[in-house]
Amino acid sequence: MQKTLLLSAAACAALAVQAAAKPNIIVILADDLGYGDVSAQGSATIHTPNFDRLANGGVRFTQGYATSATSTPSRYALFTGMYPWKNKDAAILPGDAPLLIKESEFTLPRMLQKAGYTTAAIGKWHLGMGTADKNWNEEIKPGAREIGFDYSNLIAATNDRTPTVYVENGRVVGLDPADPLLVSYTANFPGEPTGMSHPQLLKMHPAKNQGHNHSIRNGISRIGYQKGGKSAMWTDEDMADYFTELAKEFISGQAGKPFFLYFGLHQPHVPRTPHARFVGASGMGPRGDAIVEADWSVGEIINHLEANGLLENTLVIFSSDNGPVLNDGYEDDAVEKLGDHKPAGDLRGGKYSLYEAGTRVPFFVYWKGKIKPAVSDALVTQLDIMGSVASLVGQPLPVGLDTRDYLKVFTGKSKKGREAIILEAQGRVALRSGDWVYIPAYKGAERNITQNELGNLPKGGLFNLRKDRSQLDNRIEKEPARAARMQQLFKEMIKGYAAQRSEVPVSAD
Ligand SMILES: [Ca+2]
Repeated sequence: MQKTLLLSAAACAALAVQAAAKPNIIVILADDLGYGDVSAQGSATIHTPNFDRLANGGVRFTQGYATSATSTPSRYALFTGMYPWKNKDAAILPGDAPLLIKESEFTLPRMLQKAGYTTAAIGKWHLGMGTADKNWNEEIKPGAREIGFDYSNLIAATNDRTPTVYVENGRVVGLDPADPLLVSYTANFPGEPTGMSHPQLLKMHPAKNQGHNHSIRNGISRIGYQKGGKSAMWTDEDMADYFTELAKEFISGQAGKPFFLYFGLHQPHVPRTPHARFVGASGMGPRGDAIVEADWSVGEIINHLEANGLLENTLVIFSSDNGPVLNDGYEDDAVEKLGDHKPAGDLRGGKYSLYEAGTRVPFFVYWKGKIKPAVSDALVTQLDIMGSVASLVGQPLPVGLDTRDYLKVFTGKSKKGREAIILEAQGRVALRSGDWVYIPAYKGAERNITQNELGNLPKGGLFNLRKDRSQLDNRIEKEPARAARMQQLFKEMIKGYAAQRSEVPVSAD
């Protein structure tokens, strides 16, 4: 009996140690923030003191990658630990899409629930919710809860897509049952004004030939149609305050229990609508001002952790879902007022691109007192956040996932990053391996309507990123033996999935 009691005491002590060893985990994911949009990455044209605090106080990765050059697939990989090009549905989703991640899939938040964490998703989602025929006026499920988030308050897709409402734990916030919300991505509701029919109602105009001219909310026309739900409509300029406050409330509510917070910043994605107190802050118009606002938001969260004595027990990972874009749907002076600022730094391409700026993004891992400030040129990817966090909290992973454990690299204890990763951009894939990137030959336009270069190279691309960071020297025909080796490795890595949903045909090789 006494022995049992002793064992129990020992077990309790072990559990207490284990609990104390479990840090809170926060993943902050910006939306379309470029490598060069952070002052700590060398930009003198924007001032982001709070991003810099994480960058300079933690490990700043110079070769940190999103998994994809667009939002939905990038986020899919973060939460599932799977390459998004293996799932044909992991493409940019409309605002009424059903939940992309299956309830049966192993996810980062569910894994952390098993480890004893309370989990929350706040901000931008863009992974679909509910079923395809959902009623927005009832409980929308399956959603974030069904894949492992105890609490969620989200925008369903992006801030430029309908419905322009917040969804908290599967319910539209502030909905009046007498004014039901209807959403469609196929046809307008009769009599409802759109950006096309009522341009006089707009305060921000859609860019020519870039859509964004459907239903109007807050003087901004969106992608997609909606009707009703007037009492639930968000006001874009208040969104940063809304989500930042929710994040702080969630943190305050955990009272010493370990938590995981996914905080999806909506900036600097279009429409760029910073609160009035940030207007003019950057001198670059709405895009720059939205970045300054996002920086403020991050500062609020870090300061809140500090004020609550949690900063030294919280691992903070900061990154962006994909690279930057300027003209992405609205006439907001992003190009005209850019000045000398380089959103992608010295990288080539941007959002949508297989060139580096599509997926190489700001990537900082911060843990006060636990991680020594450093700059690391190890190859890391958001795909490996799940595997590394699993290692940190001692949770097993099922076999067959693409995510791997790089905890030592993320925490700065090792500089031996991944040997190779597959990068994705709108269905096209490329191989980053060692210092090199191999881009197979893709047909298709050199640039899309945003003017971002897509990385479609008729003969393919081979670049030494150590010597040629800006990808100006294509070695594909100059080094055929290396190209062949890279192509072989590429084929092995994508075996069974090659171009299964490629929007641009892969040339015969
Ligand atoms: Ca994005």
